[in-house]
Amino acid sequence: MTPPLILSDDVAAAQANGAPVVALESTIITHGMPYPQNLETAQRVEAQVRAHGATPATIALMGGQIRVGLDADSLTALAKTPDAQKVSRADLAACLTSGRTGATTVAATMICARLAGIDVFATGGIGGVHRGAETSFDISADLTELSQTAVTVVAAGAKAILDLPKTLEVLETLGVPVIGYQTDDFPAFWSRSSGLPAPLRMDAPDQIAAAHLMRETLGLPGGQLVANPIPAEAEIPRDRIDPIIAAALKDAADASAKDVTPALLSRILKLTVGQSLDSNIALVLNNARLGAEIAREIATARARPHK
Ligand code: PSU
Ligand code: MN
Repeated sequence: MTPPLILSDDVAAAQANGAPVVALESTIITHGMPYPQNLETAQRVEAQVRAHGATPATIALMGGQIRVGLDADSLTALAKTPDAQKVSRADLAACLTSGRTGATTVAATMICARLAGIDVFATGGIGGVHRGAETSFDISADLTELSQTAVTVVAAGAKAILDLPKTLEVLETLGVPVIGYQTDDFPAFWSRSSGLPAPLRMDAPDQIAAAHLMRETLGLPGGQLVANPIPAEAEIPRDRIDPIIAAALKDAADASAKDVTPALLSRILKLTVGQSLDSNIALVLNNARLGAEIAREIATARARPHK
């Protein structure tokens, strides 16, 4: 049986022509931002990918199908479904067989992108090792997914709500390349630097594309994490966001399992009176642009005759 995969017409056409496509996740829409900013951002991110020469493919589960590329009505419906199921690797099959609407996390979006033959995926931040993981064991499935599914993921690093040193250690153990884009520092989502070094550095999209293709040639499973710092003008400096994160962690202390990340995000949004949302939108747009550039480089390299 073939996977229940439905490509939108423009994504199908791009794939058939070997044209660049950038996958986009949907948990950021349903669980990461409030309506209507979530819809507006999703539309702007898609426009940004197009403006930089690639086709956007927002991925979600609807009616028992993996939808790769959503039309305007489906995107709007999703943005208005706050009770959509948050779907990671563990939930993917069950959500499809139930027919429920599912919003894909980084992990699930990677799986669906791979099934659709898409190399590049742009988002805001990835999940990681939560603070206190030494007792809670709360480590996002995004990390193991990066170690086994061959998609290059562009993110603004990971939020400082997480334990960033432990997140980097786990990524190293799992063999995931973490590439600082035009930076020696691992970015921390709202802040350009976490104060921790990025394990690798690349300064141009063609280098990232070449490494992606070399991993394929080597038969290495797993993807790459491209850590693209937030534009300087949208940054919330670390000394300003740190106390807010501390307060949010206290307020959201009762959340567990899948609710931890959404609870922390919505609390921080309230505490920054929306500034965190403006920054979040700016960094996602920035990642969409870089994702499109990398996808174009990969498409160009794949089209070159073998040497
Ligand atoms: N981090 C963010 N914004 C997000 C998420 C994480 O800064 O929207 C979402 C992503 O979809 C990510 C998921 O894959 O949360 C991770 O959730 P968990 O920690 O439950 O694995
Ligand atoms: Mn978790």
